[in-house]
Amino acid sequence: QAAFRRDLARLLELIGTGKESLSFMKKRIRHLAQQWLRAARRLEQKLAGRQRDQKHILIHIGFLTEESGDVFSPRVLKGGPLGEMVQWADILAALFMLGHSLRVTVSLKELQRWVLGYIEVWVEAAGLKRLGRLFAHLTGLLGVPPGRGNCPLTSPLPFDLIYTDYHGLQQMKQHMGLSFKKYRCRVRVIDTFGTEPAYNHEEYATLRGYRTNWGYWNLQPTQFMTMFPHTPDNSFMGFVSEELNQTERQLIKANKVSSMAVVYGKEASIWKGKEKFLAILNKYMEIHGTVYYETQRPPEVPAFVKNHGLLPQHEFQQLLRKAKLFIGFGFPYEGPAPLEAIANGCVFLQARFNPPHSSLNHEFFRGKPTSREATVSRKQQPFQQGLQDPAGTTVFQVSSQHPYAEDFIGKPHVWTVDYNNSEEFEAAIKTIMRTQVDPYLPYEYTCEGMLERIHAYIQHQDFCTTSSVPPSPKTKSPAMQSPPSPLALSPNSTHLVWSPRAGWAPQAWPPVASLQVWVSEPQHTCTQTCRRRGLVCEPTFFRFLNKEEVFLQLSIVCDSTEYEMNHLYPAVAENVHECYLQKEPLLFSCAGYNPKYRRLCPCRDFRRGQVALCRDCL
Ligand code: U2F
Repeated sequence: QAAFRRDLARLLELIGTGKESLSFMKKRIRHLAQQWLRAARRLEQKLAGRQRDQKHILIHIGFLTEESGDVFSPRVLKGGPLGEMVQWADILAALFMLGHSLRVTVSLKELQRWVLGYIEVWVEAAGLKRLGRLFAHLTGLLGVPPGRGNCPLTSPLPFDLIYTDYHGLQQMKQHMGLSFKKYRCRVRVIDTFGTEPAYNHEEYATLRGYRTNWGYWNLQPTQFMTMFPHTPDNSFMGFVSEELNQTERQLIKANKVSSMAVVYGKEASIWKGKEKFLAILNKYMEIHGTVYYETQRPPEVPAFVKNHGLLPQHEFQQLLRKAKLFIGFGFPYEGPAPLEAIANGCVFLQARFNPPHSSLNHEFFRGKPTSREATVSRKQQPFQQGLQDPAGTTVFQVSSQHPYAEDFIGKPHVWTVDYNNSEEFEAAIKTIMRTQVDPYLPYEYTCEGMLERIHAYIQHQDFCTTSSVPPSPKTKSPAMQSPPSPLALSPNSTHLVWSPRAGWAPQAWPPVASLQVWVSEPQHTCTQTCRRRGLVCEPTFFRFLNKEEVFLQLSIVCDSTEYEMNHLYPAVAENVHECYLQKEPLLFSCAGYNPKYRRLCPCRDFRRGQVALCRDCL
């Protein structure tokens, strides 16, 4: 049984020392400690003594290892990216507060120390008993803890879960030998921008040209965990932002300076070529920056800007508390800072990208295992504020510097405008200065929200037992037709719902009662299709609708039905009455569309402010 922790001191020891990145993470954890404790108490009450298993968890932060180059640590104090460190600090804090037993590694040597046991298992599997015994001896000498070093040949992996990143995954593959395959179901990959199914499946990605720099791992797509809810195909991990109490909120509102703007960008290069916008902004507001510099003001930052230099995180928050406007110039993409600004009562102003940026058209995303494709149509209203979105949206595309802020928060907190149109830009600034805005933080980015989500994942996501993995149909076979479809037509005949009359309910998470099957428009992804109904696409439900009779139930005429590998299936090519089912469960995907097909889409409800969880998911 896992018990909620009452302080974070032991975690700080576990993290170790010797790198600027680790110091940054520890400082952050210390600063947010009270907030984590309060949130843990609230979640504890909410869960009311529910059984929670304590897991043994290895956290291997691959990008901070010397072996992967560790380009981040030396830049922590020089304006380099901090988003990833923010996220890892919060993951560590959340896992620890939930009461799990943690081991943290940031070097290959430490990783080897903790994975040596499986190399031995592998040696044994290869029939090399004598070598295995030698290994046992060596691990003893190297100080592998008793119980593993002494009798390692049959020792199973001592971790229920491993949180790592793409670098760590590669290192584990290299050093765990054959046992990597056996244990990869325990891995969770922290993957900032996400990995879509078409890029994850090695054979398919190779055949279809879904090229990536990060490899094809054939993991269950929900094993990848993202920084923002980019695609429902992956699990949304997130991070947290500072929360304010009532007194702080009042104080902030009273002390806001309506003519003060902070520019988003701690690296001078972000300011390059932005003179025109800065000049317009300077007509109305006092401009502040937090751009790193060594001795002199960087030439990219005009003299009229008050540059504070790179600030420690909590001082940056203080600056945001006074400012009215936080303004983005297009980079960095999808970082934590806009959420912090909005949480501190700023309005975030950013540029619309038309066309949206993606791995297909933009250098930064090139080689990343995601296309973020969707059809563009006019946005109506943000996702969480209005459930119905009849026009469809550009959601999940990089249609601005911060699509989450645009889609999930929106006005009055977020303004996304065409920066090529100076009048629109100037008008936005003037209106923002006049608008009163309360500090706002979506629940999923509070400590409680993050604890709740990770708790649910840990207790329910299981990629190791076979029953949790969908069956793998290789051909169209009668066996696939049974048991019969547990779905029934909705009362208004627009979609299918789970039928209680089916008499069986699988051990599924999310629970199947939340499933609705909708047929997409030809130009829509399943992500969009669900969203238009105020729902989210739930890829784990694809297995329930990948059946011939589901077409029949939806009155879709199929002259032929084939099982094929295609990330858009199940789907129908309507004009020729050809129906297709998915042959490879790893390719079930909410992302992707082709005007030739209408897709069958599994949708579910979600908790307000916590899109990762359905209403009955806790
Ligand atoms: C993102 O990384 P960044 O580090 O560039 O993201 P930001 O949104 O700029 O902020 C990261 C943190 O930096 C902090 C601030 C944020 O939590 O509180 N900070 C600070 O400590 N001092 C200052 O003076 C200013 C900000 C993203 F997160 C990554 O995933 C991407 O790789 C990267 C590139 O798109 O952008």
